[in-house]
Amino acid sequence: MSQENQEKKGFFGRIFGREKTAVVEEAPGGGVVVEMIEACGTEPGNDKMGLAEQEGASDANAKEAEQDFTRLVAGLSKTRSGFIRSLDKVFLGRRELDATIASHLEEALVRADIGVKTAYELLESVTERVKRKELADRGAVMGHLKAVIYDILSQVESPMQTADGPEPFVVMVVGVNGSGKTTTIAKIAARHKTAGHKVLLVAGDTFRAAAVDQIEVWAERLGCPVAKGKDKADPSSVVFEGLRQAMDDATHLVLVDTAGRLHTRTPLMDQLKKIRRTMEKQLPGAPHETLLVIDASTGQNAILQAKTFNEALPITGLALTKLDGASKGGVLVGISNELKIPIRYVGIGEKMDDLRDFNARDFVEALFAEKDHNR
Ligand SMILES: Nc1nc2c(ncn2[C@@H]2O[C@H](COP(=O)(O)OP(=O)(O)OP(=O)(O)O)[C@@H](O)[C@H]2O)c(=O)[nH]1
Ligand SMILES: [Mg+2]
Repeated sequence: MSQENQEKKGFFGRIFGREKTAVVEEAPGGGVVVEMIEACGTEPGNDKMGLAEQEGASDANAKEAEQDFTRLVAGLSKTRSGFIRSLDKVFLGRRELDATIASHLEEALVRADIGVKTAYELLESVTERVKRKELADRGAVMGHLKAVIYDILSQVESPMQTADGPEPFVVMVVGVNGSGKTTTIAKIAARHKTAGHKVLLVAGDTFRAAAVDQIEVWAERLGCPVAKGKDKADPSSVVFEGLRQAMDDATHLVLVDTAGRLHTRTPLMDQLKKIRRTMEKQLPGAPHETLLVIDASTGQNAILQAKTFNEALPITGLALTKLDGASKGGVLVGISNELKIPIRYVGIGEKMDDLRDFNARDFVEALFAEKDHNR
């Protein structure tokens, strides 16, 4: 698989090539709309562009990356107003910073949904430097916070690598109810289908009949087969059969949907462990990725969710959804600092192309952007 191997073109530009495909308007069971999704340029002859065409293509890529960055800035605007602007208040009317900044900063950081532990680490790092007179004004403090947050996030920037990995590459997708698991599966499937990979969806959410319908509709629209069991079937048996089907059909990527569950419900967490053991039995090494999908609007509870799911499974990657409307995108910083789990994807909308590989630099730039952009 080659999608992940594409040269980095910035947060957004690297994800898609130029060819447009699939148009689907109505979302199954959710508000997702497949719009024009862009292919990865796997067409023969793409590498034979003339110089003028190449320049045109790189201009188009740059423009696309810029537009996408603007979308992220817009998506994070609520997060920014809760997080950065409350920090701004700390500096109102102050020409110089002194030791009293600590109490004001403390309040702003603790409210910022980054988690208490991370808030206090950032606070300590700022107040130490203020005492040593290394940070003299608002700009310096913001610059310092931005650098520290970038440092935290860059350590977990790690797109999902399926290229040259085992085949089938099996991804088990877990999370609390409504976090965006099925939608994220459909978005990942669309990217891989467009890149020419053989994808199988496994309807491991047997809890609700509607969940099977939802993934079936997606499978049909995306042109992927779907493995499903009888009504209320044991999810482990569905997954067992699904992996057999994937092996028989030389599938590249298997995306396993699971029912949403509260991390506090022990029997449901045990069921996930069982599904995982079943996969391992059927295909040693599987799942190759256990992706936890977190709704960015959850706030600090998301840190606890991540910890509990991680203790049960463990989690190998995170997808943070709904960053477009979230006022609590700062939670990504707390999760990253406390758990150091690779962040694979961010969801910035309901549309099929609203899934991005996580990029720490662009996230931080968007978070600290001085101006809002219009979408
Ligand atoms: N704005 C926005 N909405 C999203 C995003 N991702 C998912 N959604 C919406 O969130 C809702 C729930 O999505 P699902 O994919 O069904 O969530 P789920 O985790 O599978 O839900 P359960 O299976 O019930 O646990 C749907 O309306 C989606 O369209 C995103 O990145 N941004
Ligand atoms: Mg679902």
